[in-house]
This record gives sequence, C-alpha cells and structure tokens, in this order.
Amino acid sequence: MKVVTGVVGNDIHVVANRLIDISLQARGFEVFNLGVNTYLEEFIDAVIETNADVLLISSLNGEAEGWCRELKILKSKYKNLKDVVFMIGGNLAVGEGDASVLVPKFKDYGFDLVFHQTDLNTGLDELQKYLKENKK
Ligand code: B12
Repeated sequence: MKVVTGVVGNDIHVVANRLIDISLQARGFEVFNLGVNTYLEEFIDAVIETNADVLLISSLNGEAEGWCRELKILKSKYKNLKDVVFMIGGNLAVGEGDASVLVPKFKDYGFDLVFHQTDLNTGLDELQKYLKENKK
C-alpha cells in the first residue's frame, strides 16, 4: 500500500518526518516522502501521480489550520481522490490545543483521521485498523 507523507506549509521540523518514513516502511508501506515545507497542492499532486492509498500529513509548528483548511475544495476537484485516506497529526495548534475541538475541526476540513499530540505508533496502529475496517 502506498503512502505520501511530508510536513505541511512553512514547517521545517524534520525529525518526526524521518521517523514516520522509517516506521511506515517497517510496517510494509511503500513511502513517498516529500519532506518539510510542502504545500497542500503538492501533496495532492503527489497522491495523484503515485496513485497513493494514504496521504499522511505532519505539522509541528502549530500552523496546520491555515495550510489545510482548503483540503475539501481541493478534494472536490479530483474525483479519483475519493478512496484515499487523509490523515494528519503532530501539534495541530499553537500551544497546548484541545483535541476535542481540533479533531472535529480537521475532520470538517476533509481529514478521515486526526491526531493532536498523539504518539506516532498509536496513530499508525489506528491507520492500519482504519484501512482494515474500510477494506483497503
Ligand atoms: C528541534 C525543534 C526545532 C528545530 C527544528 C530542527 C529540524 N530541522 O527539525 C528548530 C530550532 C529549527 C525549530 C524551529 C522552530 N520551532 Co521548534 N521545536 C523543536 C523541538 C525542541 C523538538 C521537535 C522534535 O524534533 N521532536 C522530536 C520528534 C520525534 O517529536 P515530535 O516532532 O513531537 O513528533 C512526535 C509527535 O508529534 C508525533 N507526530 C508528528 N507528526 C505526526 C503525524 C501523525 C499522523 C501522527 C499520528 C503523529 C505525529 O510523532 C512524533 C513521535 O511520537 C520542539 C519542542 C519539543 N520538545 O517537542 C519545538 C517546537 C515543535 N517548535 C516550536 C516552534 C514554535 C518553532 C518555531 C516557530 C520557533 C520560532 N519562533 O522560530 C520555529 C519553526 C520554524 C518553522 N518554519 O517551522 C513549537 C511549536 C509550538 C506549537 N505547535 O504550539 C515547539 C513545540 C516548541 C514549543 N514548546 O513552543 N524547532
């Protein structure tokens, strides 16, 4: 199964991105890592080009909201994205943030799986459970 990953917007925090790449490969995924400083449009282009099953976006500097709120509009432009699983995690707000507010907000932007300040392995376990349940 193919996963496109990277860090969204003007975010240069790279450590988690490297861990995500390694962890996904260890779980048997084929990874296309776009690295840091990646715009939403670039992620969508890569998903289409690689015919990916999952887009896993990481955001650490707290600016995810500004970079991701257009996701629904972009998704509506491309019919072949309807089977793609959209996932985001990291620090989804500046400061502590409240997951009970952030998770529904990012789901409303068009993400299927949202993890605010959640350990990576917990998130990847949830991804695999989601893929199994949705027969991907
Ligand atoms: C190292 C670091 C830097 C380095 C980055 C070097 C590099 N190239 O990577 C430098 C010094 C450059 C830097 C710069 C900045 N930083 Co900085 N940085 C850190 C620091 C100390 C560690 C980050 C790190 O590498 N952690 C190790 C990795 C493994 O952990 P992680 O990133 O937290 O990721 C884990 C989880 O979040 C999760 N995860 C991540 N992505 C995803 C995705 C999914 C789907 C899932 C499930 C899980 C998941 O998995 C990882 C492992 O469990 C943190 C504070 C901290 N202690 O966390 C601040 C921190 C991230 N930085 C912060 C800030 C504000 C900045 C700056 C804006 C500071 C400034 N004013 O210039 C700039 C950002 C510039 C930019 N354009 O992005 C804030 C973010 C605040 C927020 N979100 O509210 C933090 C939290 C510090 C703080 N407490 O204020 N930073």
